Amino acid sequence: MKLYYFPLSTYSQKAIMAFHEKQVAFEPQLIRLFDESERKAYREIYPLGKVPLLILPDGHKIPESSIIIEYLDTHFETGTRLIPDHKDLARRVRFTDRINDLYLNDSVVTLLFQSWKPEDQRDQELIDRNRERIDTVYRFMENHFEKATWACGDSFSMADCAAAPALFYARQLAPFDGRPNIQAYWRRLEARPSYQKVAEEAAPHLAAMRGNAAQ
Ligand SMILES: N[C@@H](CCC(=O)N[C@@H](CS)C(=O)NCC(=O)O)C(=O)O
Repeated sequence: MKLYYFPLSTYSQKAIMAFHEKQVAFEPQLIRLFDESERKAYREIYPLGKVPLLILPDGHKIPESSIIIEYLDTHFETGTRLIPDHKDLARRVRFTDRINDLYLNDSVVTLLFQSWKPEDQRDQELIDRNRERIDTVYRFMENHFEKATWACGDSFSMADCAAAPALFYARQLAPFDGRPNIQAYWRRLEARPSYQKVAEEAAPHLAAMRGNAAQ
């Protein structure tokens, strides 16, 4: 199985965490999203140009991080169960996965892209709207993690794979310092070996990106 990905991409990190959690091997195929010619070539493989993308040995393509995780969890019995068998628990995992993707991750990435622009070219209305959205998710999370260990209760799931990469970038862009329960959740996430592997691979790319931004 070949996985197209970029080490700094939150959605790639989410899918790769799932591979590690499931203890499933894959052939990594890095796409440098900052390189226009690589992006153009990649759009020949997947016209939407989004990573991650999984290619099965028979050539079948599976895009979208949550769908890749569904595939892994359905086809491999090994490692962590990421979507529970119990139908209502599974629905809760899928719901929280959507919240973490659409309202936390996407909002954090919007703030990240805005932060790269010169100050006078930033869209303040867009920034405010996304900060508000993140704040709403944080309020829900802070309340939830007063009692819960993971996004959907006692067991680590797909929804936690979705949260970890988003919270990594959120620490700088929308800090959760005043929210002890989210902080404790973040510490549990970053201690997870699946996350540590993803963070290790991202580190040199992050340093290079920060170096370029400082120039
Ligand atoms: N809903 C998709 C989102 C994927 C996504 O937005 N990936 C970003 C990187 S984190 C990407 O490929 N951006 C490149 C582009 O939009 O051209 C998923 O869950 O996989």
